[in-house]
Amino acid sequence: MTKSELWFTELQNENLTIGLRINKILHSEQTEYQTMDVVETEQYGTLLVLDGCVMTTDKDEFVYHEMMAHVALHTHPNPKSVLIVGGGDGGVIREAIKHPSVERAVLAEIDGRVVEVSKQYFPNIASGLSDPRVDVQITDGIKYVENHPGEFDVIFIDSTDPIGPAVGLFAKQFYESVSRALKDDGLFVAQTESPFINQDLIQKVQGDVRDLFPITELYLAYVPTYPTGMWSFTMGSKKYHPLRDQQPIRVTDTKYYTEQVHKAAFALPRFVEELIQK
Ligand code: SPD
Repeated sequence: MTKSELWFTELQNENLTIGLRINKILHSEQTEYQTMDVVETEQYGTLLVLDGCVMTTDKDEFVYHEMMAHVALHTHPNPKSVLIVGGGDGGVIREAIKHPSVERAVLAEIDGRVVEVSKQYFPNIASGLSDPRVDVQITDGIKYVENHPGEFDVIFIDSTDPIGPAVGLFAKQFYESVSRALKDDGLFVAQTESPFINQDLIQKVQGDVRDLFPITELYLAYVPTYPTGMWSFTMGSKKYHPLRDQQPIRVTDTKYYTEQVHKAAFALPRFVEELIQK
């Protein structure tokens, strides 16, 4: 059978694109906040695209979702109450509720259409959204965080790229609210893009988080469909350190995260160390 000649191309920066052959366009719409497309790709299965940027694919989603959720949840000794800001596809929540200590997982997603479309086209990723511990709030995550002081053990900022509705999720003012929304021993993790092409953003976030949290660390994972593949996460923590306080493994049905990968993720290449030099 001849292959389709339809290609999805993400302009990752002005000099770099990623291209994926498309078998079928499954869904396209303009929501109140962004453009949203779901396409079936030959290489990575079903792909979710927001404002032209890859958000997740069926085949490599586990890397990002596991590494966002399990590093933090194996740092806090007893996480009970967690908040995911953004993350409307449900991937981080699916991983978070694998932790038996988690009693309550709130998803604060501004765009209800992302949740609905993910349930329809990504049933595996969205599978946690119907769990009784999960509370889905279609609301502005920034306001939600401001209005819930002292409630959470762990907060995840699973934002889109720093354009459109996500810009405020990379602001120092927002990290201040995150700090207030955490309990006295709470911690947060935010996705902070690629060390190869987003150095300014990573340095800014590191500086802001260091001003607010006694423990600030960066770690890496490898997501093939994200720009450059090398992806960073920034952790700010009031008390627990991800290496000194690493908890014994609690969740084993993972494909990427292991006890050793947790440790290794904090071993940074020299250019990344230099980028975030304290
Ligand atoms: N450029 C990719 C950045 C995407 C970060 N968020 C993805 C959402 C997946 N739950």
